[in-house]
Amino acid sequence: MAKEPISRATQQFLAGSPFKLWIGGQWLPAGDGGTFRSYNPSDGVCLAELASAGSADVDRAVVAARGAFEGPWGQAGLAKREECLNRLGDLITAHNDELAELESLDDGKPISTTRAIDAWVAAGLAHHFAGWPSKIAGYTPSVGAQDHFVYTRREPLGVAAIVIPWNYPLIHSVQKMSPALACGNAVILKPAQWASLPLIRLAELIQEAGFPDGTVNILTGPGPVIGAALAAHPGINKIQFTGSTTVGRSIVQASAGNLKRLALELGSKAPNIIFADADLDSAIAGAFEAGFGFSGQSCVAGARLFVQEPIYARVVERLAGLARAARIGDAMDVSTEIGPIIHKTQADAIMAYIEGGIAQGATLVCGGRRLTEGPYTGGNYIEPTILTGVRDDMTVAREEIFGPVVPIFSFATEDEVIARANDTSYGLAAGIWTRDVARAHRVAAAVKAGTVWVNTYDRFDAAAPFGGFKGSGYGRDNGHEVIDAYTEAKAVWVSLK
Ligand code: TAP
Repeated sequence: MAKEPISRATQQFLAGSPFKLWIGGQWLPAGDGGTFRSYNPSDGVCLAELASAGSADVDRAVVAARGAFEGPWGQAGLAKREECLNRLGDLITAHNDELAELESLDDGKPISTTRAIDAWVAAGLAHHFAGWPSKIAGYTPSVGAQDHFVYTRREPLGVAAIVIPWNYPLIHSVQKMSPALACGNAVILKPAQWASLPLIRLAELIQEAGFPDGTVNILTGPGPVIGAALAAHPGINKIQFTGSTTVGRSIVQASAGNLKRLALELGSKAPNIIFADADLDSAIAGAFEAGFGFSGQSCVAGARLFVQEPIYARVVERLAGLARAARIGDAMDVSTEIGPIIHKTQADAIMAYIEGGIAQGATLVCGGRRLTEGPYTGGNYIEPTILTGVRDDMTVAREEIFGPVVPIFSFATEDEVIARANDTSYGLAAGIWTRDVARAHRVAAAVKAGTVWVNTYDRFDAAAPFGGFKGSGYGRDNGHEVIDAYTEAKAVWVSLK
């Protein structure tokens, strides 16, 4: 393995540990002085110590955000919103490598990916939403009462709390924060404890971009304390939660007090379907990325691979060949394809799924081992794992594993695979691989999921809505849908008499 040395900029940043909370444009310790540590999942070494916010810090952040919303940010012109978001996008681009490095060190995503994708996509999101403030508009409905003129306005909600998971800290934070800010809201951001470091650096860039103090506040620390306090807080107008379905349910209950607006981006068990007429080279490469990209720790992971009977054996063999050959290693090694699992707890849970699947009768085709020795010492490495002989009612077929585990099922007909693909409580995403155009559109319409990819996988754009059906949540990121979701519609009636 050839690990990249940590750059000077990142070393300097890490030397700033212990890190504080960012509230009202100031770096403040947690009210009760609490801290927690962040560890590198590639080798288990402690990277930094961060402030652990409590409910009193949530109160402070709400006061700061409300002050910005009712003051300098709420009263800023549209040009100021556009300028700040554009500048943030420019700054993220300028610090691409540093942000990528921090993310790889903190969450274990391979550096080749974070350099090429994460910071670059985050910058693109800020730039995209920088274009929105001057395009947010109401309309003039044609009402029956001819002696009245009615127009609508789209107004910001106020203070939005954004709670994100650990798998895409940069992309998720910028994706969810930028439209909120474009609409004129103030934001409180709560990253996951396992992946907070990139957001501390992002906070410095937000400050440099010129947003007024308190427009964005960042609270690090435990979800059950901060996330729950944000969800219940009467001073918050909206919760945008991305994470597990279980926590999502608790947010719905906690938010009922002041009837907060809610957007929930939750779990998934995405079906990825390969028909016998597919371009097999693309389909197999796509299935590998869908199932094992970022070690399967993705909400849209192709976690149930359905392959039509005539090509089933060939696909299993070729996918297993790719999985066996994949380079597993330290996230800071440019040749690494499969990095570590984010945390030991998560790695334990994944191993329990693999062992449980085999105990329930699944066949282990490849992988299935935890790597702990030699270059893997101290890290949380699991081999890419393929299971066959999995019944649709087994736990590994039904529950989200969030790890590098792909069960492969065979199917005979289009109707059968549609029914089995939809036989899940989730509905976030799906993949279809076929050369038959009519079939592609039929199946895309029949699958109950918020995003369907045809002969491609894992594609996103700020212009295309993204979110779930069924237990995968409600509300949408991206597209014009997210602008509607961060504004209230007001109808103004004017008498013409
Ligand atoms: P969760 O455990 O649900 O954590 C998500 C966030 O919620 C973290 O910031 C967490 O904080 C916080 N949290 C934990 N308990 C909370 C509580 N009681 N009240 C409020 N907030 C709480 O999810 P995860 O393990 O980080 O992420 C994996 C899950 O996210 C998977 O189910 C995955 O499918 C889903 N996900 C969905 C999407 C979309 S777009 N649908 C995208 C990515 C991930 P701490 O971790 O700091 O405690």
